[in-house]
Parts: sequence; C-alpha cells; structure tokens
Amino acid sequence: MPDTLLAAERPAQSESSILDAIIIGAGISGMYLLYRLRQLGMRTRVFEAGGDVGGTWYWNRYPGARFDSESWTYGYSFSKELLQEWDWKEHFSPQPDTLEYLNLVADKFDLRRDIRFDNTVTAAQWNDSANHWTVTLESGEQASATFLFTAVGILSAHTLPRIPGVESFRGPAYHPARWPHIPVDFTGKRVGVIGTGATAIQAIPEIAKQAAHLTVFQRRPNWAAPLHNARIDKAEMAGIKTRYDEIYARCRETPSWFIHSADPRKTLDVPPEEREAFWEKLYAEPGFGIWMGNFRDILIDEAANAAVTEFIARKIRQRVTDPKVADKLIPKDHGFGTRRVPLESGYFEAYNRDNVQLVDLNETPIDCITPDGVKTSERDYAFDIMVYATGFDGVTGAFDRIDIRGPGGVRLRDIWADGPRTYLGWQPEGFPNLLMVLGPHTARGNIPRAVEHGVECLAGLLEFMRRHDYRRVETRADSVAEWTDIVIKASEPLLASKIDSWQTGVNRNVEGRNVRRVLGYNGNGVHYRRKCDEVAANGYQEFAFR
Ligand code: NA7
Repeated sequence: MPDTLLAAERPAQSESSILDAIIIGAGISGMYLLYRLRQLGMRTRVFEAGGDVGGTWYWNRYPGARFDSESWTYGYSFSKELLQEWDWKEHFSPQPDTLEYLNLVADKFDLRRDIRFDNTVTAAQWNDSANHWTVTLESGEQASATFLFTAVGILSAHTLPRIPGVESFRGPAYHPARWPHIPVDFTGKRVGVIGTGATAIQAIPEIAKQAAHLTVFQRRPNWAAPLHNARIDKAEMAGIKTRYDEIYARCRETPSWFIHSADPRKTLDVPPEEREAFWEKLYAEPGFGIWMGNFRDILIDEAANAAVTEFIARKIRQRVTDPKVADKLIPKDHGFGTRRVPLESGYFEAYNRDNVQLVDLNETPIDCITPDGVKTSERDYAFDIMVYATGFDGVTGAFDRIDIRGPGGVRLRDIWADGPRTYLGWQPEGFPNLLMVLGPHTARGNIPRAVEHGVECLAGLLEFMRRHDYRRVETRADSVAEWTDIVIKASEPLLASKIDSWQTGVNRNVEGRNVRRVLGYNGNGVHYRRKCDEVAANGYQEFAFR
C-alpha cells in the first residue's frame, strides 16, 4: 500500500503542502472518517470549529440533552475492542456521558494529532488545473488537499429567533447549541424559553426543577412521547456486549437503522380495542417504538394517522392537569409523527407545576425582545435568563455558511438554492473531489449507523480510485438527476413532506427558508444500502473519473 492514496501522482514540490484530504468537522462523522482515511494511508487534516471533538455532543450541553436512540445502537461499531471497553450507563445516554465516550474514541485512536480545533472553515475553492481544493479559515489561513470531505452534521447551523431586539436582552441568553461549558445555575431565576421543539422538550423539565419561574413561549406545539430512560447496570451491560453483532445486524435490516421497525398491519384493519392495547404497549415502552414500530400506514395514510394522533392527544390530556393548557399543548396543524418526534421525560407534567407558565404565541405574539425580557401583544415579561431553543437551519444550513465554489467559481449555495442535488448524498453535482458524509439526500435515521455506512461507501470509492490511479471524481449529471428524482418520489407519499419543519427545510428565522425542500432520502434504508452496494459492485459507473 502506498503511504498516501495518490502518492505516485503528486509532484515532488507539493509533497509537503498539498494534503490528500481535508475534513470539515470533528463530530461523529469527521472522527470516523479521519480514522478510515488514515487506514487508506491518506495524509489528512481536520478543521473543527469547536474546541474539541464531539460535534453535536460537544456543543449541545443544555440540561436534559440526551439520545433518543438506544445508546447501545449509537456507538461506533467498527472496533470490537472499543465496544468491549466502553460501558453505557443509561439506555438513552446523557450528553456528558456521550462526550466522555467520544473523548475515549479520540484518545484511543489518537485522532487529535490531525485535528485543528477552534478553526472554522469559511470558504472552499476548487482549483481545476491543479486538481485540488483550497480551504480558507476564519483566521485567513489556507490549506489545500486533493479531496475535500464535509462532515458538518445535519443540525449544526443553529439559528436565533428573528425577533426585533433579540440582541438587546441584558441578562445571559443562550442557544442550546452554544451552551456554556460550566452548567448554568437557574436557582431562584426567572427564565424565559422560546421554542418547543425536541431541544426545549428535553430542557424544560430540567430548568423547571431549578428555576423560580419558567415561562415557555410556544409558537407551534409538537407531538412528543415518553422516552422511558433507565440505567444500565453492570450485568445488563455485560449482556449487551455479548449481543453487539446481533444488535448491529438488526439495525442494518430496519428502514431507519434503529432497532424499531413498523408493524406489518394497517391501522384500520385492526379492531379498535386491539389497536388501543397495541398503542398503550408502545407508549409504555422506551424509545421510538411508538413512532417507528407503529402500524405501517400511520405516516402515509390520513385516516390511520388521525387515529393514532387522537390516541396521543388523549395521553396529553391525561397528563396535563389544566385542560386549557393541555389543549394548547396539542398540535392542531399536523398529525403525530409527521415531524421528528421528540422523546420526553416529564415534559407534559412540567406544565402542572406552579412555577411554569405556557404562553401561546398564536394568541399573544411576541412584539420584541427587550433589555428586560419579552414583550408580547398582551404584556411585558421580565427574565433573568433567556433560552432561545429555536433550532437549526437543517441539513444544508452548514453548507451554506461556507462559501464553497467549484469549477468556474460556481457556488454550491446557488446550485442548491431550490433544493440539494447529489448522487446518493455522496457528492454534489459539478463539484469534483468534494465528498460528503451525511450529505443531503443520503438515508439517515440512526445517525452513527448512517455515518459508518456513508464513510465505508466513500472509502470504497477511494479504494477504487487508487486501484485505477484516478485523481479526480465527479458525479455524472444524469445520475444526479436520476437520484434526485428517486429521493423526491420517495418522500411524496409521506404526510411529513406536507408539513413545515427543519426536515422539510423550513426555518422562518433564515431569509429565504420558507419553501419546503426534500433534504434526505426518506425511502427504506435497506434499499439505500442495496443501491450503494450495487453502485460499488458495478464499478461506480455513475461517476466520471480522471
Ligand atoms: P426544532 O425542532 O426546529 O424546534 C425549534 C422550535 O423553536 C420550534 O418550536 C419553533 O417553532 C420555535 N421557534 C423558532 N423560531 C421561533 C421564533 N422566532 N419565535 C417563536 N418560536 C420559534 O429544533 P430543536 O433544536 O428543538 O430540535 C432539532 C432536532 O434536534 C430534533 O428534531 C432532534 O432531531 C434533535 P415552530 O415549530 O417553527 O413554530
């Protein structure tokens, strides 16, 4: 094996300056990609905006932050030694434990020596004659490499609310994705939270336990279901360790790469009492079963969805003491499961506390943020601390924040203005040697499972290039057109595709993000795997090489 992928091809004078690969991001994707590219002998450097490894789990340190995937399906599967070495402490790992795990991975594989932390990539430019990418960092420094890999995550471009006066608040104000490294003490404080997405749904019960008073500003409620987290004791963990092969095999065989897969029955074919008993069982179980292990038609059939939606609404009414508050917490504009379902631990009960108030912004919209707090159409609210749990510019947002230019200065942001165009989510059209982990239009679901699969696919492509002495890869336009069409058609039957959410690319805090786009492959992950395998087996005919 040559010491670098394309060592024989590289002119002697550029040996030291042109790397084989640059990776943007040292989260779960970038860490594994670095490990894998090293195995291929590629000279690689990672640029990471954060101060250490971990991506999502480095940044999102807010109270209550934890997995909604079962921990023992979430870890990397590539190293049997690592699997045996690490003990998950809870079925749905809290952020500090997950970060500890990722630090262990970084230490064990000595990843940090190739990562430059606190380095935000602001631009990337393809040099066609030299056949390399040059990235520019916030500091103005530049670095070049034959291949540029994005490992920027799907929810890394956080967004503050577009509300007048947002910068004017006098006290501390936090977005959960930029949470301080020292825990925030809410004791005795008046706290305002804007947003009721998955993040707020995790944070609110925790903040409520501490704060003197918590006011939640809700624009749209979300459906949520119980997480049912539990600790894992030593004996249980020992059992999990013996079953890892089986667990990961199971994930490979389900549509979203979680352990859950849909019940083959159609909702309305099942007698009402039996249906009800099934839903009760799912509601009492940990994790995404209520969403992904439900009857197979709840996410595509209006009547089926209405039935399960009614069940979940009833649960909210049972759990929230004040019927008026319960009613406000029940979404009216979308059915259960048509936006990513937040899994909660005492979220609805938080509203039964005397120190928690829900403000419905449909009744009393926010006029502005003031130095003291929030002014709605009805009154002023004074706060000591504000939390803007207002989400992310999903999937393409992190790409848009980098000025990525291909041949002739073409901007990726412009090419994707009406929606991303890629082949298999591996590579955008018209951008040679730009490869993506978790790029738009890949299959996603259980993120680390998607990451490992995506990295393996790209590693296969690179090995193929090495065997054939290729230095340049570009997707064929007709392949991109075909895949884009498949992706769009796969999402059409889903009720979710008719709903505004980060998954359909709508974020009213970002200029121009008010039109729905298809951002991921929403077909069956098993089919996606098969397709990727076929492309590799057939010699990557959908790509042009030089
Ligand atoms: P989400 O799910 O996008 O939630 C953001 C929340 O913030 C949502 O309730 C929004 O209401 C609300 N929001 C955003 N902007 C405003 C303004 N300007 N005014 C009032 N309310 C606002 O992001 P999360 O971080 O909670 O979760 C993201 C994912 O992380 C999640 O799906 C999991 O996969 C993990 P809206 O619904 O837009 O009316």
